[in-house]
Amino acid sequence: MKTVVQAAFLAALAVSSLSTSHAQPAEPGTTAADTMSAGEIKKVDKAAGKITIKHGPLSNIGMDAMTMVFRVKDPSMLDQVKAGDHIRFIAEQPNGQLTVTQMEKQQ
Ligand SMILES: [Cu+2]
Repeated sequence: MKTVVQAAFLAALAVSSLSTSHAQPAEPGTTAADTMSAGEIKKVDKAAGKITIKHGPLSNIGMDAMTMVFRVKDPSMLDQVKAGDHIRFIAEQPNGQLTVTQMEKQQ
């Protein structure tokens, strides 16, 4: 009986030390850059307010890598980029229409 109690005690000790050793410090604040996806501009259509991007996986909307046309949140975003540029961006689907809401040009 003594060994059973000891085993239970040791098991409890192991669990508590495991949980403390796995405790993580608070996240130091996630930035937009952490959630951005990589892409390459294939075409900019300022007249239509659309942009064609060859993009990597978009985890926030569950999309695999592909080349496709997006709308842009703000038409002025199209003035910052041209075909061939590499970008990091965030695409969202506010009204069922895929829209680039943030975009950063990469060097
Ligand atoms: Cu896509």
